[in-house]
Amino acid sequence: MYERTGQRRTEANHTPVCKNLIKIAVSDNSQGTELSHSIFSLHHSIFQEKSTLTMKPTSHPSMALFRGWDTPTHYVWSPFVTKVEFRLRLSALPYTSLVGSPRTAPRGKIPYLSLSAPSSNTPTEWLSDSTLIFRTLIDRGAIPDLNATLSPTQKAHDLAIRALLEEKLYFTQGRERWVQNYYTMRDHTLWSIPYPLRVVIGNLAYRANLRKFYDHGAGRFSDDETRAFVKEIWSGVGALLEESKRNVKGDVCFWVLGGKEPTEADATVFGFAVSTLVCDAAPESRELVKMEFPVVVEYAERIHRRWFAEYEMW
Ligand SMILES: N[C@@H](CCC(=O)N[C@@H](CS)C(=O)NCC(=O)O)C(=O)O
Repeated sequence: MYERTGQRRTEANHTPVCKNLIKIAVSDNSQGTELSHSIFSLHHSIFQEKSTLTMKPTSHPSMALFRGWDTPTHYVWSPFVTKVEFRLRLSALPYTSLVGSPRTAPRGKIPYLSLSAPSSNTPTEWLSDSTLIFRTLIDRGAIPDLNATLSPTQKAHDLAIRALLEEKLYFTQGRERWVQNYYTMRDHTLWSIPYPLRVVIGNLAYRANLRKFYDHGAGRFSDDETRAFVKEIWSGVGALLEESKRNVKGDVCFWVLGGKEPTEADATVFGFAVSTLVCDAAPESRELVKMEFPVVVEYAERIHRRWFAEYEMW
């Protein structure tokens, strides 16, 4: 079920961060029937060895990422899942993609990660919340702190971009998904629940989301006001990306803070850009980004080509 041909990297060639991770959690990540697909998800440019490896069930990577959907080699609709995937790939950390669900998640939300001990089928640790996942992995030396060399002002800008998307756009766009395109969202999000029950659970989720948007504040605006907020946010992100793109030559990646390397905010921007481009339950946002902020699409496409080449594009 989870055989996959990929390019192999030997232990000797692991980067120090990989070695560190392997030290903290070398494992066999068997998850019984939940193991839907295996992605030894390091980008091909990182695994530049000539030999190829057919991954056998006995050679699972040590880290499993629970993405919420059983859609191998497709981006999922959650911006936070893609945020984590990009960050792991950027740091050359192998992981297995599993399905999981908010119902079994440590904090009731996807994404979450499990780490397993050597020669054990049982995860020894669960990590959840994209930001806290990164913080833990950084603290353990498994991934580098992308913001380590930023000035305090740059760090504040990076944080502000993440907060804008994760704490404002998420809820503002969430209304488009859960209210204006409820049935599309319900059927995609509750895909694992059989139909009659899905109607009931969908109704509960709908009401819970209305309450959540209202409490957050995003649910107190008219459609036009909401639309204007969404546009303002993408316009701000688009302006940053335009400026950054002007400073690179050719087809290379450019980054939201305009530096030569990505910062933490890029994982968030990429996650939200992709989520907007692939989500059928937010067609207006997708159209807006495609038509009015093509630089966002280009930004995502360049990252996609370099780190997610085996994934289907939007
Ligand atoms: N702060 C969390 C947010 C994750 C999140 O909101 N996940 C959504 C999917 S995009 C979820 O699982 N929602 C299910 C729920 O709230 O019941 C993170 O950064 O990981």
